[in-house]
Amino acid sequence: MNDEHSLGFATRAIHQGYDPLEHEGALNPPVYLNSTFAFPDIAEGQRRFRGESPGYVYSRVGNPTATVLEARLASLEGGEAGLATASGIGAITSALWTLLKAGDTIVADQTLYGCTFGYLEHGLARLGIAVRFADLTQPAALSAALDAQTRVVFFETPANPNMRLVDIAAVSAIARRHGALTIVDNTYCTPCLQRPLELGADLVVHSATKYLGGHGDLLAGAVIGTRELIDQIRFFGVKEMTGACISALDAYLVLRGLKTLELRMERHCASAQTLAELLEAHPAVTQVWYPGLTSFSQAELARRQMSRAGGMIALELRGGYEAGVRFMDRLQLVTRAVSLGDCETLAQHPASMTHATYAPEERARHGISEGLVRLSVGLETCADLAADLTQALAGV
Ligand code: 3LM
Repeated sequence: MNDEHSLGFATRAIHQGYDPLEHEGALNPPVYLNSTFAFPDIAEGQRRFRGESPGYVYSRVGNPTATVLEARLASLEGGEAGLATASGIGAITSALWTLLKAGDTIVADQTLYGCTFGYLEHGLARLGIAVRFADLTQPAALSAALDAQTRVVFFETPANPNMRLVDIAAVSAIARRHGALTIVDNTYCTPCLQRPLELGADLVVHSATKYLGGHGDLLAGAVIGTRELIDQIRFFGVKEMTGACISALDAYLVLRGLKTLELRMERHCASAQTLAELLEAHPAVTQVWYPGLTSFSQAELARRQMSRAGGMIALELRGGYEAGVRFMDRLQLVTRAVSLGDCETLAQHPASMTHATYAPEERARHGISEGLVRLSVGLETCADLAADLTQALAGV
């Protein structure tokens, strides 16, 4: 794997960062189930502790199975280095606690995954870090939100759960002129469909629990960027602040998932396009947000920064909250569950599930309407999914 730049995405997703001939010919990377690593002598131990030798010390800081995953993710995202973490929230907290201190400001988009929002609003804010939410779908809104203390700009695109897109190149350019780092949560697209670092972002974060793992059998996360930033997040954020290191077994499972990432994304995208068109034409549905629809208000931006439209759909049911509950209860094949990016198609109704504890006005403030349903389109036979959605809609 010397000339990684001449190799295609799927080839790197299968081979990057691992040579079987260096491991007894074992086709798959060994799972190093070690907390600690022996030193041949004290001089080498000293070199490892000082960071002057690449050898391992302790799995909270680095593990050989995780190293393969980190090299593979860095290559797929087009970054210098990667860091695998225990979860997506582990990646986000480790990165932001490394980069921010009391007195700094972070500007984030107004739509974020709920626990990311909670961490910013309740976690960072409590530590004396100013958190400003802005509508980053309008890059000009960023200029207005920035102040002299702004160190980080953070957003998801598409945003969870309402599919708003943020122009990665435009927002990153404004942040950079201001001396702030841009962090993009690329969980919905994966590097298969969108590569924020190539568009000017400084760091990419992932919930690898989702498409990267792809099978709903693990929790994991990742941060990808320059070697300098990743080293800071590894040796301070993960090692000393969060301890959110990945386990070797989970690193192995994400590596196994990555081998089929491109194939899976092709099917997720094809089925989501078919189902989005079907839903849009149905009288029980008032609106569908899917970047592959010509009716999608940011379709031009989607074409510019995403190679395909992805596997996530948001839809609004006629009849609000009650319609949402009826639709969810009538589903037979589609699974009522949070999370996304699995082989199984998953549906979630934020008003009765993830955002059930919010007052309706609070939901509205977060862009969550009462009849909003989120679909993570899986890999089942598309006609079976279409039939289940159609029968569920008939009862709404
Ligand atoms: C969900 N999302 O159902 P973990 N960034 C994004 C995410 O969607 C998520 C994370 C980070 C969901 C999880 S909700 C109770 C279940 C865009 C997770 C956090 O820490 O690996 O879960 O990633 O939308």
